[in-house]
Amino acid sequence: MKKLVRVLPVLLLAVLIVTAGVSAATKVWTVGFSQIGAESEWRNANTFSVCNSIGDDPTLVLVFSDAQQKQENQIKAVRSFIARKVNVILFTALVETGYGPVLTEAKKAKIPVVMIDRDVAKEDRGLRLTIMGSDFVEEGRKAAKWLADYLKNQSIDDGNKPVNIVELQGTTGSAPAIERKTGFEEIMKASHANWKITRSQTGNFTRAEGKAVMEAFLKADKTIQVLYAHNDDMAIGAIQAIKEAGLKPGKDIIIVSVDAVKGAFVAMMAGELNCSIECSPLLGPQAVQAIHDLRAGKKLPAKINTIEGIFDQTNAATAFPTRQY
Ligand code: GYE
Repeated sequence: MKKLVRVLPVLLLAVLIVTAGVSAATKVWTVGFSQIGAESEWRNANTFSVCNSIGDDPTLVLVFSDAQQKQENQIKAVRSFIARKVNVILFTALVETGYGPVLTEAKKAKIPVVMIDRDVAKEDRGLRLTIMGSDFVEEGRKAAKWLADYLKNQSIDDGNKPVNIVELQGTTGSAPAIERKTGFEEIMKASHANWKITRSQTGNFTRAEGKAVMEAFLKADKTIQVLYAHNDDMAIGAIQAIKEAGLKPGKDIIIVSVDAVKGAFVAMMAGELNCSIECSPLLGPQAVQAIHDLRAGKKLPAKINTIEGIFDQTNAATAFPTRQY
C-alpha cells in the first residue's frame, strides 16, 4: 500500500506529461517553404532534407514552392503563404536584396520567417526571425587556408612568385557568392600578396555554366594555376572543360571548391578535384526542431550554425561511404 502511494504521484505525473505531449502534438502547424530551385546537387539534397523532415512529422503540413531561380516567383510564393495564413514560413533568399516589402507583409501578418541557407541583406534582417545554415565567409577562409598549405607543401608557392587563380562565382548577389569571395580574399590580402585572381565570373552554381565559363577562361589564358569554384557543381563542369582542353584537372590546375557533395568525392577520388569545403544541406531536422520550439513558445537563437569539415584527396575515400548527400 505504502509502495502504491509512492508510485501513484509518479504515475499521475507521467499521465500528465503524456497528455500534455499529445495535446501539443495535435496542434498541427502549416509550414510554407519557399525554395529557390534545383541548380545543384546541394540544392536537391537540401530540398529533400527539409521536405522529408516536415513530411515525416504528423504535426506539420507542408506547402512547398520552387521558385525556379526567379525572385518574383519567391515573392509571389511568400504572399500566397501569407494569404493562406500559414503558421511559419521557411525561406531561402535567391539573392540578398529585394525582399524587404514582402518580409514586412509577413511581419504585419505576424507570421514568423525562419531563413534556411541563404540570408537576406543586413537591412532586412530585422524582418525575419532567425537564420540557420552555414558560415559562408568562413568557408571562403577555409578554402584559401587549405590552398595556402597545399601550395606550400607542393613547393608551388614560394611567397614571392605570382600564383594565378581564376574564380567561378555563384549566383551574383547571393549570400554564398558574396561571402565565399569575401572570406577567400580576406586571407589572400592578409597573408598572400603574391596570389592574383586573374579572372572571376559567375557560373550561377551550375555544372553547365561552370563548364562554359571555364572553357572561355582556358581559351583566353594559358597561365591558370588554380581554380577556386564557389560550389562543387561548377568545379565538376570546369573539370570537364579542363580535360577537353588537354590538361589534367587536379594537377595542371589545382581546384578547390565548396559543398562536399558526392560528385566532389568521386572527383577527389579520381584525383581530379583537390579539395572541397563542406557546406551541409541537411537542414531539415534542425528546421523541424526550430518549428517545434516556436510552437512551444520558446525563443530561437539569432543564428543556428551547422557543423562542417574539410575534405581532400587524403581523406575523401575514407569519408565517402558515410556521406549522406
Ligand atoms: O553551395 C550551392 C547551391 O546556398 C549554400 O547554393 C547554398 C549554395 C550551394 O546552389 O551548391
